[in-house]
Amino acid sequence: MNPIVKVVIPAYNEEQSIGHVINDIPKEWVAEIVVVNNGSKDKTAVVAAANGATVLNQPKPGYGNACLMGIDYLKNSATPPDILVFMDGDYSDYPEQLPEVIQPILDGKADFVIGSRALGNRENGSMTFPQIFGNWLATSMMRWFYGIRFTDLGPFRAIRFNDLIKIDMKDKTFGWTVEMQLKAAKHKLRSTEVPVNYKKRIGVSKVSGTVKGTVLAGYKIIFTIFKYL
Ligand SMILES: Nc1nc2c(ncn2[C@@H]2O[C@H](COP(=O)(O)OP(=O)(O)OP(=O)(O)O)[C@@H](O)[C@H]2O)c(=O)[nH]1
Ligand SMILES: [Mg+2]
Repeated sequence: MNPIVKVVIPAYNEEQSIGHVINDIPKEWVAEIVVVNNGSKDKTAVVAAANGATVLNQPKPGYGNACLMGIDYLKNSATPPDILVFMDGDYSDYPEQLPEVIQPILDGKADFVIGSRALGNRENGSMTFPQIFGNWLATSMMRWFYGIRFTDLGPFRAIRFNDLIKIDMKDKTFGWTVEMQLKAAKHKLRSTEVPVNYKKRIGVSKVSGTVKGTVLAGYKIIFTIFKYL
C-alpha cells in the first residue's frame, strides 16, 4: 500500500501566496493539505479553504505553535499520515519538488529529509544576507558541538509521522526547525538532505526581511542549539 502523505503549512497573512502554494502541490502524492492560519488579518483562511485545504485556526502567534496544532490535528484524525511534509506559505519553496523531498523516505533510506536551499538554486534576493549567514552559523554550530551535519534549516522538509510524534516537538516559535534537526539526531533518526530551489516570496516578509524578525529568529535559533547541549 502507498504511504499516506500529508502537508502542513503555517501561514500568517499569506492571502496572495497561499493559493499558489496549494495549487502547485502535486495532488496525486498527497492525501490532505492542512493550512494552519496563524491569526491572519487578511483572507488567508478563505483562500486556503477555497483551494481545497483543511484550514485550522491557531490564535496563538508563532511558527512552532502553528506547526504543533497541525500535528495535533493529524494525530487525532481518522487517517494520520505515514509521512508529513512541512513547507512555508509564502511561495518561496517549490511545492512541485515534494516528490523529491519524500523520495528518500519512500526508498526506506531515511526517516527525516531536509530540503536544502544551500544545495539547490536560490533566486537572487530570495534569501537575505542575515538568513544565509544565520543558516551557516546554526548548521556550523550543530556540527561543532554535536557533530550533526546539515547544510540548511530550510522550512521544506519531510518526516515519518511516527518519528515526529516520538521526538515530541515543543518549540513555539522560530526554534522549531532547528529543534527538529537536533532531536532527529538525538533520537538517531536517519536524516538526509535533498537540494531544493528557493524563490522570492510573494507578499510581505515577517521574519528575515525585517530587522526585528531577523534578530528574534536568530536569537531563538542560537538559544535552542545551546539548550540541547
Ligand atoms: N512571522 C510569523 N510567521 C508565521 C507565523 N505563523 C506562521 N508563519 C509563516 O511562517 C512562514 C515563514 O515566514 P516568512 O515571513 O516567510 O519568513 P522567512 O521565510 O524567514 O522570510 P521571508 O520569506 O523573507 O519573509 C510563512 O509561511 C509565514 O506565513 C507567525 O506567527 N509569525
Ligand atoms: Mg519566507
